Amino acid sequence: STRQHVSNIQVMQNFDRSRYTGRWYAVAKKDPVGLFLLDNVVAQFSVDGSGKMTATAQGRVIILNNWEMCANMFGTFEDTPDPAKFKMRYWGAAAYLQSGNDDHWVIDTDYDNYAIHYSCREVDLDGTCLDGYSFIFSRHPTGLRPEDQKIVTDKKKELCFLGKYRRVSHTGFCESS
Ligand code: AZE
Repeated sequence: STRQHVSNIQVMQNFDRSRYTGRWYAVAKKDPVGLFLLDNVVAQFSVDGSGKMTATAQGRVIILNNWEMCANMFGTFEDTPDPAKFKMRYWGAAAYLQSGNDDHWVIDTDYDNYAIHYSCREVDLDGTCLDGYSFIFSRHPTGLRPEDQKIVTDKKKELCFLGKYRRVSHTGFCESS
């Protein structure tokens, strides 16, 4: 199969940010190059009175040569002409955590069970993604329902990330903080 042009990737039609609010548990992720959230990743999306979307995220990280901690992260979203495509500015509660400005695309969601997120950080000269990451989210801490698994597998293929995802375990590491 040929590689997907980032500009051809289909995103969620008529994305409704208010239905997307609340808690999402990461069940799988495709990592970018470099430091990243390891596991125990939970995101919480909100929409404020003026309609702006914000989020918090937690996850286990290892920084500074073996210091394991729970990263408390914040994100604010800038709208684009496509309602499912955002620019996300993000930063950590502590300055030694990561900060940046990434694409944040919602590829597909039924709002009540699963969501597929995608972010390409670097587009190659041929228009394909050189460095990106993706999360599969579930509303259920126990994981995806069997009926949502086929939908998610098909979308992973479309993103050309099939086989590149790892399961995200939830061990309670971030629950005390
Ligand atoms: C995301 C959900 C919405 C809010 C945020 C998210 C991303 C967070 C990171 C965090 C990286 C932290 C590191 C620390 C050492 C998409 C999960 C903020 C990318 C690497």
